[in-house]
Amino acid sequence: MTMREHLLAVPARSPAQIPAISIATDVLDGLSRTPKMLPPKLLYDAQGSALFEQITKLPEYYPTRTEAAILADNADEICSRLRPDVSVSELGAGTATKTRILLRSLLRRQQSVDYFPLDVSDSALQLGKHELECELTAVNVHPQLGDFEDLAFLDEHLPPRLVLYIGSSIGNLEYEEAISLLRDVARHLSAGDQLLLGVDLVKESEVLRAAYNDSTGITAAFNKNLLTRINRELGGHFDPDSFSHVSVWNQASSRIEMHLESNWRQSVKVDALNAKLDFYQGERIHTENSYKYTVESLEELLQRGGFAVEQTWTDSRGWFAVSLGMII
Ligand code: AVJ
Repeated sequence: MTMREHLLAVPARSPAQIPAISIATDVLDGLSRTPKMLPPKLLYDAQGSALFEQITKLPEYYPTRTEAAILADNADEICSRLRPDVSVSELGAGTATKTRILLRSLLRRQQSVDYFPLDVSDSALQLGKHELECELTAVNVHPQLGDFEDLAFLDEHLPPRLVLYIGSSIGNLEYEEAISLLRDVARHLSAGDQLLLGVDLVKESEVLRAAYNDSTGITAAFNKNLLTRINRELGGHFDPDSFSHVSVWNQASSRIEMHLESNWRQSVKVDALNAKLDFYQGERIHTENSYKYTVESLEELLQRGGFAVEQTWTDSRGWFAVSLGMII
């Protein structure tokens, strides 16, 4: 096992040291609704984060490598638009692989960088810190375990600040939710602070569909891991194979949807919730939306979120976009 595999396979700290952020409320809430749903942030426990890492390397899954190419091709230009001695924070940092491209370039302009990655996955944060500190010793990593409700850490690092929100994670949010999240971020920043926002763009439906329904079934495993996670953490009795991975391109809403569809009528007990959940044949649990933007809708989002658009970069196929905004 490589260090990378090891760190992704096991939680970096024993559960006893981490205040258990229980998924019980989210699960009970989501599965009591009609239609049933589960919030996408629950996809990222240690197993889910490891599966997502595998997704990013799939031939069908173009977003990660396309965004990495945009960052690599434009890192110097992006960094030339930043003020001297910025500190960097990142929302949904994961293992921060793409971030290293920017940090490398930034370190040619300043001696050291304070880097504050926020993520719901402790295993991903620990792996990212390890890999970053090995490669770039001038980066001081300050991991923040939490979700986007926990933005107070942005106050702790001093301006000038750059906030990274790349990887199209914002695509999980409804448009109005995305605006209000950007406004929350803006509230923690001051004039001159900047945000680099990366989103996946609308494109031919075949390309989109293949990216969320890969031929090796990794995306299906990633989706079904939600059920395994409920079994592990809440004493659930789901048989993951009694559900099918379904992904749909919803053109009218400009989003990919992921669902778990019950293959037959069944009842599933979840011990910790004291609940018995009924599913009819074909009933779906909506597990994720992945909104796709256009350059125009991305720039409008930034503006409505409280940022003045400075510049937008895309790849030659126009598949992904990265936009820099500033608080004025
Ligand atoms: C991490 C939210 C950007 O929407 O493409 C990948 C998650 N879901 N395959 C995405 C995901 C299925 C991913 N984001």
